[in-house]
Amino acid sequence: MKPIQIITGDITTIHADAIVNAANTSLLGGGGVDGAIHRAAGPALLEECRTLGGCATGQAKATGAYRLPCRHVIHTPGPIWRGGTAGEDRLLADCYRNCLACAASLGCQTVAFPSISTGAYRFPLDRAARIALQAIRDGLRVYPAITCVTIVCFDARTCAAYEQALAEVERAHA
Ligand code: AR6
Repeated sequence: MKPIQIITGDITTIHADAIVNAANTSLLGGGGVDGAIHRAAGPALLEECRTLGGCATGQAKATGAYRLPCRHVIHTPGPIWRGGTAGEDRLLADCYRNCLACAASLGCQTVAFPSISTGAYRFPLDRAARIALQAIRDGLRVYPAITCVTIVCFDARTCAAYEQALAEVERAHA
């Protein structure tokens, strides 16, 4: 199995040790992938999230997975795109790095990410994909216990952007 996989699908169906939620700083749910994860996990997820006191952009906090088929949910608020001069690139890389650190501390071997910040938060897709792949590649080196990271793209356009970015990152380090 390749250490980084890109698939099209619904992250709520993935049997990874941890899935990542593209949350907001309240951690109290929302639309997009956040809404889908809360619906599939059931109301106990929101109850646990209420105890966490929110989460800063770029940071990560873990909960149980309840009715989801994974073991943990790692919640990370991505940056809202404000034109690129508000530290968005660094904050997006922080999301991936901190989620992998959190997953490693939980003993996870397999982690699934959605495309953080490229929906409601409007981060440009190609730019986000390059940042994600670079941060994941770096994280896999730092945390060798994590054997596989899957990016679960909801649509073909997103999938194509991540495949292209993976090829670029692999070429840059060949
Ligand atoms: N599985 C995988 N990816 C999904 C799914 C799913 N079930 N559903 C949507 N996506 P978004 P953001 C994709 O908006 O931009 C929420 O309200 C979606 O097509 O979910 O980080 C939060 O509470 C897109 O490619 O997250 C925050 O307020 C990607 O997931 C805000 O939105 C991210 O889109 C976060 O915005």
